[in-house]
Amino acid sequence: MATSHKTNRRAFIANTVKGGLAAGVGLSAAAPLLQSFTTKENFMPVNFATGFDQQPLPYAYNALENVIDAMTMELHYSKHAAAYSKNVKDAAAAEKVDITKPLEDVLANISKYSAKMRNNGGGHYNHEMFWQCMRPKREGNAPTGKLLAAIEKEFNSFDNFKKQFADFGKNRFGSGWAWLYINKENLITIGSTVNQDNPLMDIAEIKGFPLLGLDVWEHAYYLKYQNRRADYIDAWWNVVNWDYVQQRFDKMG
Ligand code: MN3
Repeated sequence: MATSHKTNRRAFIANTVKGGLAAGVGLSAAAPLLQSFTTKENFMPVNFATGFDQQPLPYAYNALENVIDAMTMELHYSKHAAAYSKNVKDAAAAEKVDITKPLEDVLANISKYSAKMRNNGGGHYNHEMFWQCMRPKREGNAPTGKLLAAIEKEFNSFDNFKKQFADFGKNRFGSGWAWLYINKENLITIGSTVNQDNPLMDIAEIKGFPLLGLDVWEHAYYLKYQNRRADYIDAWWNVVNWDYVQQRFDKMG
C-alpha cells in the first residue's frame, strides 16, 4: 500500500508541475507524510490529504493581477490564511489532535471539537485548496474532458453551471464559500457554506468532497471590487485552475 501511495504521490507531483504550478505545491520539507486515512466513510482520496502547516503560494502575489490584485493576495495569504493555520495548530495542541494526521480526519468529525477548531480548521483547509484552484488568467478558460462532460450532464451547459455556481456565491449572505463538489450519491453538484465551513464537515449544510471552492468573504475582493461581489465572481472564472479541479475529480472517479 505504501508503494502505491508513493507512486500516486509522485504522479500527482509530476502532473502538478506539468500543469504549470510551481514545484512543491502542497509539499514542504517539514510536511508530515499524512499516510493515514481514517476519515469517516473513506471519502477522501489520499493524494489530497491536507496538513496543518500553510504551504507556499503556488504563484507570485501579482500573478492573478487584473482579477485579484497583489495587495489583496498578499494580505489574504500572509495575514488571513496564515492566521487560520496558526490558530488551527493552537486548537489542535489544546484539544490533543495529532497534527501528523490529515486535517480531513478532524473536519469529518468537527462536531466533536471546539468552535475555534471548526473556524480555523475550515479556514486553513479552504484556503490551501483555494490557492491551488487558481492560476494566471487564461482566455476562454474552461474545463475539458470528463469533467466538462460531467458538468454538462448535470447543468446542461458550462455557462449554465457558471451562472448557478455564481448565484450561490452572490446569494451567500455575509461570509462563506461557494462549492463545486461530489456529493454522497457520487454526483457532481454545487452549493454554499457559511463562514469557513466546507462540505467535508459533518455539520456542514452540504456534504461531500470539494472539487472547486470560491471564497466570497469580503477580504477576498473588497480592495479591488468593494461591494461588487458579482463582478469579482465574474472575473474569477478567468483564473480557475481547471487542471487542478480535474485532478480532484479524477481521484473520485
Ligand atoms: Mn479568505
